[in-house]
Amino acid sequence: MLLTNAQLVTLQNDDSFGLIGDGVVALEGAKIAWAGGASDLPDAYRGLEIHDLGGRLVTPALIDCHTHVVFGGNRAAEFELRLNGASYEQVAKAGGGIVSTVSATRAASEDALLADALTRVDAMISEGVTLIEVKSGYGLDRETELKMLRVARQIAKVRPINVRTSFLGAHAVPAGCADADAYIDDVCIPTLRAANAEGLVDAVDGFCEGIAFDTAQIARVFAAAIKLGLPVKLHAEQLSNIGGTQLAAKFGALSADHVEYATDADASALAASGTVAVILPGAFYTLRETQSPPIQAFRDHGVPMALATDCNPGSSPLTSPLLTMNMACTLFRMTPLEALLGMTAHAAQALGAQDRGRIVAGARADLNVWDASHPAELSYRIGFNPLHSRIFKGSL
Ligand code: DI6
Ligand code: FE
Repeated sequence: MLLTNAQLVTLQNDDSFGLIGDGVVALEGAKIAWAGGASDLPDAYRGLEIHDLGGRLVTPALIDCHTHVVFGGNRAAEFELRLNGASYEQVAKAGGGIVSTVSATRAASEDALLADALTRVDAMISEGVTLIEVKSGYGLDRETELKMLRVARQIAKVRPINVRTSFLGAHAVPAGCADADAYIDDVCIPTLRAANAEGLVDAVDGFCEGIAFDTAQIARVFAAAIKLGLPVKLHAEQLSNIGGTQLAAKFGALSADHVEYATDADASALAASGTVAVILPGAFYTLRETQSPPIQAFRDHGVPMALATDCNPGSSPLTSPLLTMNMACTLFRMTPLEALLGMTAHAAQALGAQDRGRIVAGARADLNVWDASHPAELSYRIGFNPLHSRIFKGSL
């Protein structure tokens, strides 16, 4: 297939949108065979079936590299209680908080979890997402963690989207468990091994925070992951700085996520380890945080920044990658180029999927066609979806 009469946003490198005015993309199977200006099209591709895109904008498809889309129930009632003045204690007494999501997730069948997750995934697909990461972490016991990961795998069987799973057993200490160390050693790590034995784990994540696990506990989970040959990533420095970013760098993590409280030294460590900083404005917005991530330090040290929805029922009930891009620009002063790279090439890097996210020969043919004339429009408009069509693995 030959896509013609397109305005290409190639993102061939990180310095510019890589715009090509009268552009053509030749697709062969699931891959991009050639991309460039119409006048340079090699003869070999001239015979392919032509799809005239009417001058529309073409970008790499979007990638959401940090989501918790599989969970039971929702927390709208808790949201309402809080806005009516209830304290955290009252919310907890009314059965709210992460504990309520764990109970609802344990109680739900695989079919029910899948049906719920698909409502969120479909919203993402409608904005041009072709690859999502999905975490466990609302089970906190062996049976439910594995159930969540099976549902995550199922998503890619019933929708035209790719899924990368992350084991997040170290998300919270389950209710009724007094000893976080015992949970890590006796439940979390054995569950990781069981999930990996079933082929359910692509990476291992943790929540390194005062209200969750410290660096010593996460280090034990990471050591177990490395032994299994699995890459690691971390929720780090979201609400405070307790050394999670440095730990992620030390383990050569794919990404350090949130990083609002990261320092210049943390940025330098991420640069040295080739770790992506994943920026999550949805949680910052929902929690009405005031500490912004050190975007300029990431720029200065050359740390690639990805951008994701963090879709979860508590701190970021967000399913729109386009709104996420707008938030990153308005709240954190990221540029529209950084926002688009964050949802494409840099998100791919955060998942170890460098075969996609840019319009270059040899890359996966996952592309979006937009009713837009300049890529900055994708970040600029609010509550607007200009997606015209989505190409997944070379098919419209
Ligand atoms: N970071 C967060 O903000 C949450 N989890 C995480 O790792 C919140 C999860 C929840 O409240 O359900
Ligand atoms: Fe998260």
